[in-house]
Amino acid sequence: MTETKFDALIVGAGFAGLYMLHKLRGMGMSARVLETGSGVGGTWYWNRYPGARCDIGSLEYSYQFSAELQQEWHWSERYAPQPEILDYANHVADRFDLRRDIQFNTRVLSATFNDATNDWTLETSTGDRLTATHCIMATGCLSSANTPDFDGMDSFNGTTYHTGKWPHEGVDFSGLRVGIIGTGSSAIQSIPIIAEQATHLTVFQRTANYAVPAHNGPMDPDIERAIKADYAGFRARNAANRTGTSTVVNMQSALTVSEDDRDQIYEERWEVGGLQFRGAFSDLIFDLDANETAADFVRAKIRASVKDPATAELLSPTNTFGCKRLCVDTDYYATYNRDNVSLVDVSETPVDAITPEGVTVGGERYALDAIVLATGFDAMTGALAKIDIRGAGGTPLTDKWAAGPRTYLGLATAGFPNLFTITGPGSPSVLSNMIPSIEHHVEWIADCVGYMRDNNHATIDPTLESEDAWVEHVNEIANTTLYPTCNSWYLGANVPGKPRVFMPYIGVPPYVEKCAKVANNGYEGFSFS
Ligand code: FAD
Ligand code: N01
Repeated sequence: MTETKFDALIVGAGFAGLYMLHKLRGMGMSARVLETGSGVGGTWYWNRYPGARCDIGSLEYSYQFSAELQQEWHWSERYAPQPEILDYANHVADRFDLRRDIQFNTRVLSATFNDATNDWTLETSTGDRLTATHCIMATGCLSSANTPDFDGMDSFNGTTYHTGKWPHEGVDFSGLRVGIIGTGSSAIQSIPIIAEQATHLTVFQRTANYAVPAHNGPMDPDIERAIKADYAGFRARNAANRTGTSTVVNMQSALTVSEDDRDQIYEERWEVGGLQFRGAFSDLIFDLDANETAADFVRAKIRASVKDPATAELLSPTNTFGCKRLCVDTDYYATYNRDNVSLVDVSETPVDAITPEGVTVGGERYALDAIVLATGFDAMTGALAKIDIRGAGGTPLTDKWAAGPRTYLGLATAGFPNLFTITGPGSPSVLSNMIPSIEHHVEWIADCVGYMRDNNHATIDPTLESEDAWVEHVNEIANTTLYPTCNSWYLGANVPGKPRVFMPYIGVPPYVEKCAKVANNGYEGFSFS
């Protein structure tokens, strides 16, 4: 590839980068995608741990921009496993002939805005220097692995894995003593499968999590047929819900129904499985007393499932229900009934160190052959912070965001002209079905770039006033809920030293409406040059 000047450079070849490329090409623009990995798929390229799958039904966790694609693609299960989602991403790349504009094995190291020429220069790990009018960060919200800095990490004689950087050839844990650190979604999906292989599995838990059963299984042909008969209607109904998913919230309060009715509603949602449980009552994420009823229900399920009362107690979450991302499981709690699984509480006494032999906690040694770090991600800002991004006047993005990310609509940040973030902080992103949210951002950015072309604008930049007002609004909404009340990654609380700022925007429909209003009013809140 010799061309070095483009209309747009896109960083990342996950679902966001793929669609962005397709969209810009369709507008006759030149674009190139730069991707660290050797293939497309982003999340689904990196997270190959056992049991990895989506927890939003596949018929909705998929693109809708092509009616043919969504009609023709067949998902084999209610929640597709990682290999199938990766196949889908590859299919999309081939079907829309995207690969010829994607440069793999290329990490973007820096992105610098040139004040004199109003464009961006990106430098890469392969020694390339590429320039474009627009720089579009499709770097992912959950793509920068969080690896705690345990003492002695490198001294371990066995092998250490991170769920977010899993070896492509897979891992066979047969005959091994395995330790897993973390009990978030990735751990909850992988623990039951690792337990079946390992001689012994030791789970190191800092915070117990709420998990509801997936009730996964083969795709029901009747459901598939019904949705495909009116896919547009299905998508439109989902888009009208707060999370942009098919979870319909029961508008009753958990506190105004009788205990029997409440339990029945919880039981019905539990039987349906998956994230539907979150919508059992309208006030679960707003009112602590209502929330406690859901928490009690799940804790009772844990006690019924886990035979050893002490283990059941340890597995029972004490924080606000749904405040951390709700997990969706297959046989998670029952796995603790196996003789070869043990649970170690590291909430009060943290992991002291990794030693050549294993893990020590409070002086106690756990001999291991393999360690799995299911310790999550430096979410929403981590991938951006790893790139040396400099805006107008050479200001580093990390300086501007030192006290937490500041954006207008999660799409742009003042002082960084022509830089867009797909599902950036301040947008619904991780509190929504992410593929439709990605599509929404891609289409908004494409329209905006088209508007600039048509109106001869060289740059677009949000005003500080509109950004400040948006950040305040994001926080205002978050503070009406219980979300900010626990140590979640939504707040950056999982990464030592990260500023605690609630990052996603709550509520898909008002957000989409606001973005449309901004565009329809000539991109109000932005300035052009
Ligand atoms: P990603 O898929 O993260 O892709 C970003 C890409 O950018 C990566 O390939 C990365 O290598 C690349 N990149 C980053 N920095 C650089 C750089 N400096 N240079 C070059 N390339 C770079 N969401 C849901 O809505 N439903 C689900 O069920 C769901 N399940 C999930 C399961 C797991 C295990 C995880 C981790 C996340 C899940 N998510 C889910 C969230 C998921 O991240 C999004 O749904 C979606 O896949 C994000 O796509 P993306 O393209 O925005 O980012
Ligand atoms: O990461 P997490 P994840 N010592 O941050 C613990 C999506 N996803 O990869 O809670 C000991 O949730 C940490 O403990 P604590 C989904 O959005 C979806 O599991 O911070 N423990 C926690 O238990 C999800 O939310 C699916 O106290 C330490 C765990 O590690 C997001 O990705 C599947 C520690 C990390 O949990 C991230 O999920 C997978 C330390 N020093 C992922 N540091 C689906 O099912 C961290 N922990 C669709």
